[in-house]
Amino acid sequence: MHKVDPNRVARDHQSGFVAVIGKPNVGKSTLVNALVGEPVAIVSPKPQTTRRVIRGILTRDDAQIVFVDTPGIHKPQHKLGKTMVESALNVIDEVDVVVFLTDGARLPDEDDKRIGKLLNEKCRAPVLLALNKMDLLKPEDVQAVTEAHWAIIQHADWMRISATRQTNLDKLLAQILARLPEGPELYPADQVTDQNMQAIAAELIREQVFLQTRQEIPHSIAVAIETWEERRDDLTHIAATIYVERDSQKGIVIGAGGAMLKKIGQNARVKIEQWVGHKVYLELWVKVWEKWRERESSLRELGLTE
Ligand SMILES: Nc1nc2c(ncn2[C@@H]2O[C@H](COP(=O)(O)OP(=O)(O)OP(=O)(O)O)[C@@H](O)[C@H]2O)c(=O)[nH]1
Ligand SMILES: [Mg+2]
Repeated sequence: MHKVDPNRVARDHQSGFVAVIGKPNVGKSTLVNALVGEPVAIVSPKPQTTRRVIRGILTRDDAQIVFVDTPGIHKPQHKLGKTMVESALNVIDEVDVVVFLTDGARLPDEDDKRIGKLLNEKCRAPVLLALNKMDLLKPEDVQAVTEAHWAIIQHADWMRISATRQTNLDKLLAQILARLPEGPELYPADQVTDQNMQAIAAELIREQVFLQTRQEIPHSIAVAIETWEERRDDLTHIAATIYVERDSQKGIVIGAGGAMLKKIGQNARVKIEQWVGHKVYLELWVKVWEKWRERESSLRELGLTE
């Protein structure tokens, strides 16, 4: 454990990496977006939304904090899931602080306990326990729920937060800064993420599929940017493919008369335009790539593994 002196005076400039770790759907990406102040990571009500490790950068006069959003740690069912969990676990060894995020509106389950045990046994960085979704916590449950979460992790300061309502994020930030080393800026001050524009665009398309489709569809799709052309100073033409695993899924993503694909495209385009800063023409294709989640080669081609 790093020793933290709470009375320490503010230092000149601090910098470092802060991982947000937890099971799927507890609000890790929502929290990183709220702390960075920009939507660097996609968010959805469905578990296993985040598939890759994503960095979100907060630059202030006195500090630069690189938040590392990670895929939710779960029991994987396919190669993609295995890669996602491995990438999250690898992050634990590379950061200065770990924020262990749980769904603080409910009692912890086996997945939370497994992650707590892992952090207790393996994590060398200081751990902060953040109980998210406090806006959903019933007053009569506060004590029992808080104690149950606190019991699964040793030596961790804890706090209740709400990532969506931005409650207590200042307190979380203060606790992080108390544990962050002195250091220079690691990224240019105006950079908010390590992802390039193509990767962001692919994620924004995937986000719409997560939001608009149901059951196994969101988990069965992957997005690849095929072409990216600056046709004019104020117009970028993007062609992207949405891969599905089976022919039947193709019909669902396209929808009756192409309505679903149109909706996905329109919503994603508006969000991509906000990042690019000018008009975008987005052309979407849907293709079948059988068992892409099971194959090392397809995961590599889709940028989902090293
Ligand atoms: N009520 C409430 N909902 C929240 C809060 N934080 C996140 N959510 C919701 O929880 C859902 C999951 O949020 P994400 O940020 O995608 O969760 P995640 O932990 O990144 O999930 P994975 O990427 O699948 O591991 C979304 O519907 C969010 O809007 C919160 O503080 N309160
Ligand atoms: Mg996420």
